[in-house]
Amino acid sequence: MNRIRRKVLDDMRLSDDDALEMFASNDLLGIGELAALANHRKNGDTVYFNVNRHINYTNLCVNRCTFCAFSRDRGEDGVYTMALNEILTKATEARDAGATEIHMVGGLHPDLPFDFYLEMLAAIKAACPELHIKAFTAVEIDYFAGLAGLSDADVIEAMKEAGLDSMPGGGAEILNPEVRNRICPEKISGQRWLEVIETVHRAGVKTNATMLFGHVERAADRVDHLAQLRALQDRTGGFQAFIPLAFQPDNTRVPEARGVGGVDALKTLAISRLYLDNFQHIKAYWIMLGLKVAQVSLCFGVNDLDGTVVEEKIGHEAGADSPQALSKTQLIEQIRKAGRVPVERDTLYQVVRSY
Ligand code: V47
Ligand code: SF4
Repeated sequence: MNRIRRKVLDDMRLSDDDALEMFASNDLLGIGELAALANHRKNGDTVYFNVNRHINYTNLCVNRCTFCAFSRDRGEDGVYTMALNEILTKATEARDAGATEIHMVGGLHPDLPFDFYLEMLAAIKAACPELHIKAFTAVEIDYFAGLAGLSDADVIEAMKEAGLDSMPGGGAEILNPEVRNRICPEKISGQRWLEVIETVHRAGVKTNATMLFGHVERAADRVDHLAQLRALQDRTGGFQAFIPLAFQPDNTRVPEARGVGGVDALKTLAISRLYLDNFQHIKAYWIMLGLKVAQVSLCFGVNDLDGTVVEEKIGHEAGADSPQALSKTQLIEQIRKAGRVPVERDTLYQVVRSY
């Protein structure tokens, strides 16, 4: 750890071996302290949150990843697809409640045409022009390109024109092909995920990046995942935040999953902060981490607590025991009680209001 400490103090880039050494180390507090220092250099005492709402327009999905308790097959109990009106009502409610962003992702629907998604974007923009639309993963962009017979770049242009403002970071899971084959054999490859995101960034659209951890992956797979994200960020600078997603096991089909304890969660967030020196923001998604671990992570290199969310299905179908929504007041209180300065941001990290 001493060598790593020196490197961090000298602001030098960490190697893959450094990251592996930290994953193998039991010095959680040492790693956390370094991560807090690295974060403070970038973001001072500020901790960001936003007022947003998630809308998952359909859970019908042709992929059926084994870790996903949210998706359904056609005709299965609980399968749904929202009508455009329902989506619009949710977006309008969000806007009226003070949201600046809607976060929309869904399953890969076998029948909806590409135009449905364009109409959805355009209708939301027309009804709520002040809402930032953060929507679709690289997995969906790939699927739409197939549906529409268009290139990735053309899909992204059409989406931008219809109202897409930025994209979330889902679908990355673990990029390594062996792990991917075990947990989501039908999903696009890790290489393809990176390729689509690179095209999105080159079109001037910002995205986030995620990593699903605590299932069958090894520390080396996590480090490889981080390495590929860091290399892409060096090329494009298009990532805003990195979000490690703690695996929730209920109703999933990954019996050999290792699970995520508090120590692993904090260590993973801290190592992400230290290794991803070209990411400004490390986000603790409280839905998957639980609110208490998310709050403690603010002392382990994290500078973003995500948002109010309002209606959450992906984690809760898989047993997440966090609430589905937090009020702005609750988020502010969590940040204040960690001794930090709460700042409401918009999706592009512009300050809405400091508290
Ligand atoms: O890609 C699916 C994950 C992701 C489970 O960019 C699961 O701001 C845990 O990407 N346990 C979608 N995770 C969610 C996502 C996200 C969430 C919040 C903010 C942002 C952002 C992005 O959820 C999927 C998958 O990796 N997921 N099933 C599960 N059982
Ligand atoms: Fe479908 Fe996404 Fe769930 Fe995989 S994670 S089954 S692609 S909704």
